[in-house]
Order: sequence, then C-alpha cells, then structure tokens
Amino acid sequence: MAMHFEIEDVFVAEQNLKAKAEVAEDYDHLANKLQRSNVDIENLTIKAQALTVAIPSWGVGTGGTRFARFPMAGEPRDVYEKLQDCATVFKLVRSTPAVSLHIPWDKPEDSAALRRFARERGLHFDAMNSNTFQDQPDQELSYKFGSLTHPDAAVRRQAVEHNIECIEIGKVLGSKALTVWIADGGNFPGQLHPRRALERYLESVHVIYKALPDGWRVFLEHKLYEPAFYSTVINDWGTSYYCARELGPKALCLVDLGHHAPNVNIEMIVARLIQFGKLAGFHFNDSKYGDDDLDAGSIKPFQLFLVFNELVDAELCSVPFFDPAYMLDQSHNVTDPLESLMMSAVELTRAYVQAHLVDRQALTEAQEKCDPLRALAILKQAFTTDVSPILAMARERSGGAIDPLAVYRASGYRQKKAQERPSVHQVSAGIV
Ligand code: LRH
Ligand code: MN
Repeated sequence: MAMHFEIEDVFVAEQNLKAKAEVAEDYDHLANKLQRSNVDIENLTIKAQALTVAIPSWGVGTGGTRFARFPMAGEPRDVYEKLQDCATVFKLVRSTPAVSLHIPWDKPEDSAALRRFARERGLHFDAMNSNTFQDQPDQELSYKFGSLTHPDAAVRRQAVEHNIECIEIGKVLGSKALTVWIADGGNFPGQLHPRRALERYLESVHVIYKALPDGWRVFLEHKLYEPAFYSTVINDWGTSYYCARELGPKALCLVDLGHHAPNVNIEMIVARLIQFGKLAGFHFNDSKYGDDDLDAGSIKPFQLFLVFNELVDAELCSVPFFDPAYMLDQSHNVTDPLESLMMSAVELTRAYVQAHLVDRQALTEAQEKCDPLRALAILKQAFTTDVSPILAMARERSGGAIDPLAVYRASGYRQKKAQERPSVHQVSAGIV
C-alpha cells in the first residue's frame, strides 16, 4: 500500500510547545477563579478527557445541497481514506476515537481488514447506518415510494434484509448498534395512510429487532420532513418513542438536532427521553432553518449547552439505562470537513464541561423556591465561563493538539492529500 502522509506525534508536540506556557497560565488563572466557588479544575479536565463523540464517515468528504457540491482537492475516495482522515481528527482533538459508517456508501470488501486498519489508528466503529433512502445501481425494487413502510411487502422485505446486512457487517467490525433513519413519507395529502404506514414500520423494524445480536441496540431516528415534504412516517420523538416502547428494551430514540421544527425545545425532548429510559443518543449538528447539518455549536451554542445540561444532570443523578451515544452528523459544504469536525468536537466538549460547572444544588434551590431569574443566572454563569484552557489542557494531556486547527493547517495535511489523492470529481462523499 502506497505511503500515506500522516501528522506525526512529534510534529504535534513541537507545535504545542508554542502555546504550552500560555495555556498553563490561563489554566492556573481559571483554576483560581473556580477554586473560589469550590470547583476543582482537575475534575473538569478529567471529564473533558473522557468525553468521546463518533465521527460520521460521510462527514469527512465535502457535502452539498441539491443545488451544488463544490468538491475539494484531497477528498477521501474510499472508506480507507475516510478512516485516515478520521484518524487525523482523532490525533489532534483526542475525543473522536469512533467512526459511524453508512452502508452501502462505506461497504467494506473485507470487514476484518477494515477493522484492523481502524484499530491500527486507534479507531473503533460506533453505530452502523442503513440506507433505504436511495436506490443502488444493482437494486431490484425502488424506494421511491418508501422502504420499511412501502405498500409492497417485497420492497419492505428488501429494506429489512438491507438492515440485517448492516448488522452482519457491523458484527465483524465490532459495532454494537444500528441506526435506522427512513425517508418514508409523502408529498401530497392522501398519498399515505398514516396508521397503515406506521403499522408497516413496526412490522418491519420488529424483524430487524429480532436479528439484533446480544448486546446490540437499534436507534430509531425521527425527522420532521425532507425528503418528504407533506408527511413523514417517523416525524417526531413521540412517534419514535411509541415505536421504541413497542419494539422492546434494545430499541431507543436517537435525536438529530436538525430534525425538528424551528424553535422546538429540544432539551425538553432530551429530558423526556432520559426520564423514559429511551434516549439512544445524538446526531449533533446545528441549524438556522431546516435540517441544515451545520457545525455543532455554530448557530445556537446556548441550546447545545442546555442539551448537555440535561445530559450531565442525568449523569450526576445516575439515571438508570442512561448510556447515550454521541455522534456528529454534519454536511460540510464550504469548509474543510476535517477542520469543521475538529471544531465541532471541541464545541461538544465545551458544552459538556460548562454543564459540569452548573451549581446544581443552587439551581435546585432556585427551582424549588420558584426563583426563575436566579435559576437562569446559575445556568448563564456556567455557559459564560470560558473553559478553553481546560479543553486545551485536556487535549494536550491526551497527546493531542493544544490548537488543533493551527496544527492541522501548519501540517499541510490537505495539500499533501491533494497530491496523494488525485481528485475523481464524480465520486460523492455520500449524501449528494
Ligand atoms: C437524515 C440523516 C440520517 C443519515 C443521513 C446522512 O437527514 O440525518 O442520520 O442517515 O442524515
Ligand atoms: Mn442524522
């Protein structure tokens, strides 16, 4: 196999030297500030080092819209090059040891070899993602009018078999979960019979559920609309929750932050799913309007903080069955995907650490005493605390980059990949 450029650990260490003294000074300053409210900065740094989020394999290539995709030089051309790029993100931010694959976009010829390739780079595989929202060249029956809920039982069977194939591939890769998002829905009133469609969904997913190996979970992903623009079968958390309850304990509800109507209170949905013991985890991203798949924390950082506030509250209360899977699901249309993934991973750890800064005893007191402004002030105190020194220290202590973006750009990784990977423009990174 031809030599592939990788950013060396020694290069990262050299680059860190430039920022080490500054980070140490800022860290000590923050330590003193937090000490005044009896918060030990070291606990927070350990928490920051512990948080992990999975990278979507389809997120390392440039994404696009129905209008256009603007390919970038040095894009990954196959799943191995996608893993090289995931390993580069992991090397610099240290919080992304897992990769979530999409089948058939990433269908490996040799799953065992792919698992070895990943492990050699410190990576493992998170949830598998099935795809019954596109027709593949060799596919017998079309998903144009649906998949797991299609009126034709043969189409439903084909979709069920595809999901079971994803499980089989995942077993060899060491994955422990399958995410099922279906585009099934209608563009016209009357096109679908809502109750029959949901019955067919449950019937189909029940077969997939029975095929889950021990220790596996199935994540049901709801979405309000798109590509169906009038009705979507699994359109909201309530429908997803009902189905997860009907299916059994291995079925849980995955929250993609972009899959809700504007201004929906997503942190409330998270609190509900935690309380009902049905929170699968997340596809983190951000949005202004629809399922924009923008970088996490780039548009509504306070909402991201409030979501993590619910997650940390559950973690500290040791809520039963609380074991959410964190993944990014973004489309990088105008940035270098690796830069966006690194920055998004950093923003998730930031929200997590800030949520651990919330004085929960004081918050409970304010809530029980019906003191709304005091309660908000306590949350804002945490949200407005600049925890960057903790995040940088955590990365540095985990062998990563104090400033991932600066190190990535200084390494010339993208330019070197452009030489290694002559672009074959027709290859799409996934969605487009
Ligand atoms: C659907 C979705 C789903 C993935 C796809 C790439 O919008 O969020 O999670 O399968 O994006
Ligand atoms: Mn998603």
